[in-house]
Amino acid sequence: MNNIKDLQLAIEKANNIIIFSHVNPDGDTLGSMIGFSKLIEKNFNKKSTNVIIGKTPDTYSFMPSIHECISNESVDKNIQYDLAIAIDVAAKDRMVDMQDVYFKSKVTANIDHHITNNNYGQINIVEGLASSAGEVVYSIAKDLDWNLTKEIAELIYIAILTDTGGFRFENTSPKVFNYAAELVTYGINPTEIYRKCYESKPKAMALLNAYAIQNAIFKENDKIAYTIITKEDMKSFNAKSDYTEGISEALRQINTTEVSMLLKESPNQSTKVSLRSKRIDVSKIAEAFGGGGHHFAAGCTIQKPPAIAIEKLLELVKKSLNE
Ligand SMILES: [Mn+2]
Repeated sequence: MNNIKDLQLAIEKANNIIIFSHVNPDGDTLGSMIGFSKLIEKNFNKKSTNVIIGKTPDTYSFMPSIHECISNESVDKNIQYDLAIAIDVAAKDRMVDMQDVYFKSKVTANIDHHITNNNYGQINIVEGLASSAGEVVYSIAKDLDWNLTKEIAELIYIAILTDTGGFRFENTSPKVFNYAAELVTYGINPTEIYRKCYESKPKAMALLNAYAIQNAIFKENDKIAYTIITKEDMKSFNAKSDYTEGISEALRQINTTEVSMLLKESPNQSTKVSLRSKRIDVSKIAEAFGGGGHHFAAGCTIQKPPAIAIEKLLELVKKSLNE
């Protein structure tokens, strides 16, 4: 099973459907997941269970219908679903404790846009060149002639907007602009959505961002820029886990930066890393540590404290820069 007709058929047949985001959810996984769930509701008259893995970020609490989603902690693990769909989930372990529920479902679908996705579902709709899972979801809806509502258009627009960094990243293709234009015709307001996505930062988030940049370390003639955020820092800024979003991008904005990294001290002496680049393929570096992502934006978790993790990372980054 590998195409969108199989997906359509699976939705038609299913009596219960569950949809998963990825852990540490972002605008793309949330907008695509809720948007897809609303597409199922509108076109098949079926409700799905939408599961946010990890905490709902404050910054996205404005999203339409986000309150209808449940947390992975509230999922009854004994239920076997007819159809389980993972959206924007690059690798199965990004579903954390929901992997069992996903894989014991009668049909598993995987809708994604990460090149590193290894097609872990039965139905795989993975477009490695798409800007966002939102773009893939919208392509599916168009191909199958599904109807949209203004709400669905807004959710998909948010997914595309946020994963292209506000239509700025390399993945902003002509298709992205065409899709955005079509979505706007449903009556959504791009200015209002922009403000909600980019001009609604909590004060603590802006201050943590500034602190992280202030403490950045530069290597290799400033080609590498990185910063470390400890658990202590998170506490002293009273920061929620998603408040570190955007820091790695901010370091990439410096003219000399080729690769930027944010290392975040995480539980059990581990380090969560987010890599950004202008030229080299950082998804390969993330993959070397069991992570993944895209050419210019990737992430991984290293089972070592930041001071040790950075040494291992610098080794690989320097090597890639010199290739
Ligand atoms: Mn995405």
